[in-house]
Amino acid sequence: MSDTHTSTLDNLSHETRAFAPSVEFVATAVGKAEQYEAAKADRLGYWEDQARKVLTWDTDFTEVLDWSQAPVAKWFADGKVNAAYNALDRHVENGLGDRVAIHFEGEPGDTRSYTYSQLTDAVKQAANAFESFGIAKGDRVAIYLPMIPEAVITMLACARIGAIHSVVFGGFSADALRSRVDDAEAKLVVTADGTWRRGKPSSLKPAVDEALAKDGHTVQNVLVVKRNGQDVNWNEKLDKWWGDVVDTASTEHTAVGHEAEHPLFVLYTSGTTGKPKGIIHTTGGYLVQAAATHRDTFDLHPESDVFWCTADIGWVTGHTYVTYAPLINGATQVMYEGTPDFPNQGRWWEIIANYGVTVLYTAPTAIRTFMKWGRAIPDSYDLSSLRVLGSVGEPINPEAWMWYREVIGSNNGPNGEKKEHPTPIVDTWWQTETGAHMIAPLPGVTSTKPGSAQCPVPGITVDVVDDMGVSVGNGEGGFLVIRDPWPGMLRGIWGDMNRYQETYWSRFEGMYFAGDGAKKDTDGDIWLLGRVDDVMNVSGHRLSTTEIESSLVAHPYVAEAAVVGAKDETTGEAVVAFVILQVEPEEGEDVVATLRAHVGKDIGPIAKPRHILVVPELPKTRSGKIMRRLLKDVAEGREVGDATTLADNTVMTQIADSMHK
Ligand code: 6R9
Repeated sequence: MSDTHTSTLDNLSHETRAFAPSVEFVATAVGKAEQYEAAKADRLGYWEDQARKVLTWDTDFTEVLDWSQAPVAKWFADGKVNAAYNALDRHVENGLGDRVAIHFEGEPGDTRSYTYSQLTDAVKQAANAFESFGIAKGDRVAIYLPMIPEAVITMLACARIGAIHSVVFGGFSADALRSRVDDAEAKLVVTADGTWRRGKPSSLKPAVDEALAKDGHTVQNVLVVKRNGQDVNWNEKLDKWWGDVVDTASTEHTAVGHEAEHPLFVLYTSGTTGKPKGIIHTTGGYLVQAAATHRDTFDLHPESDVFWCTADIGWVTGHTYVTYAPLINGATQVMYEGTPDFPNQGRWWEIIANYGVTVLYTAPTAIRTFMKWGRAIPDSYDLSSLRVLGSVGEPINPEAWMWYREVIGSNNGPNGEKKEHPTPIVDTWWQTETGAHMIAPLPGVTSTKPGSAQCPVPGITVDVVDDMGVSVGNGEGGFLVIRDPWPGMLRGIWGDMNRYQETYWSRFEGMYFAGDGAKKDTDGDIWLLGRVDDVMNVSGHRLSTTEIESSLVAHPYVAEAAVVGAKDETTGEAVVAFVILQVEPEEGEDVVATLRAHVGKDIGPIAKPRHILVVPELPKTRSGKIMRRLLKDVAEGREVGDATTLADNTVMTQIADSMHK
């Protein structure tokens, strides 16, 4: 384990608080202690039950798991199921057509609600429109949309007809979009003119235009939602307005069952190398785990809860806990387009009060931002409707966890009243690759601990192992692994199955290596300690050091670059780059600004380094490996650690000197 992980481990060892669920909560809790027992006694039997409980199958399955082609799993393989039918039509057939599926709130304050029957009609129209473009089962559709209902509608319309969606986060650049469109050979791109950010229009369509400007792509149609009304360039050959083709399409569309192992989506995520990986998820197993965990982790009572997951659909959290699980479970959810500070820093709390949100699922970076803004803001709203609070995306530090509990989870109205029992907090560990929650407390069972995701969800087996793959004892740290295949697991990397095997299954024999450090406390509960590889976590978003380094060295000014994630109070980590220049910049040119803009254009604004330090040398070992650990010390303003393995031991002094110039 690296030095940083050992020190985090020491800090966390002092955290001993635990909060048992209240008697009232336990009495009505959906997730039960017996589930752990049942799953332990018969893991496959447990998932078989869940599969029939949460989904309606067109064709029932006879085999739960086929692991004969390990590490590629097949779950419920001879079953057939339609994701959109399960998310929509069946609820309408069951008399829930008038229940609100989505309360949408636009950033400018416009609102729209879709009942289950309205959403079903909208998805059927989109499915018909996509089919009219010639999109068929197995074709790929790239989605480059803001957080508006059409994003969910598009994803579900793809799922309905068996097309594979690939959502590209709207904050990614034209280049990033193009490389994903090319990798998946997408036939259709669904986008919008633009969206709103802090009261100003923010465009999307120009990035699509730029992405497709060069020939050689596979796109035949670009479907454009009118959202912010900005002017757009129109390509007569490709572009169609959503309003012209979807809103006018028929609301009749019959869903057929797709094989459980039919791919549902590809989602690109950063790995340890420069090239993002297209993570493949299939239909049956993914939906089963998504729906079961959504029900149990959040104690979902679909008839009365109002669920709000604040994640963008560009990330896996938005896939699983915005588009799929809440709708499969027949819940009512809130979807918000904009930022938390527009028109003021109380926007989220106002949304919660207005819609009576009962379950809030967000990221530690957001919580730490709210802490910075001060408790007076949430204190002035009525948050009494909240009953479960979730966290995801990065380790949540105990201070943020306690603030979440005391300020948000105890709020019982704007008069400073406190709830007798603060809401439980569920810290959920999982990854794009795992598809759904893997480690999380059950709010009606587990005594929760500030800063710990604690225990695997029922039916999942995780472990912490040492360097040799041997399970560590309680009180010890090591690497997080998953021992048994699970329904929501990735089925591979798009176009590169060898990389799948190498990345996840080669570090430890027969175990899935997650890339995270973890420790078991004296009770055996799991505490996540952050990545142990070259993946950074900025505001809960995964960024690869290598990817940003490649972008920097692609700029003509840069000879060499090293990127590290430096600890940051709000965003968890911040990108810090060290670069060696190969040309003298023009007189008066701000190289740092130029390079930041370059990375922003290449990958997207979130990848822009917070700091870029121009240095004369980089610290390397004799084998030429950059010692990022030392650069991290510099970036975090610490005394530089052990540098004895450096090929040139004057390098760190040179770097220090160059910084003081
Ligand atoms: C869902 C999601 C996955 C990486 C993962 C880990 C970090 C996520 C966490 C957490 C500690 C939690 N991570 N949840 N670390 N505690 N509750 O975030 O997926 O974008 O693929 O990121 O995020 O490092 O390996 P993804």
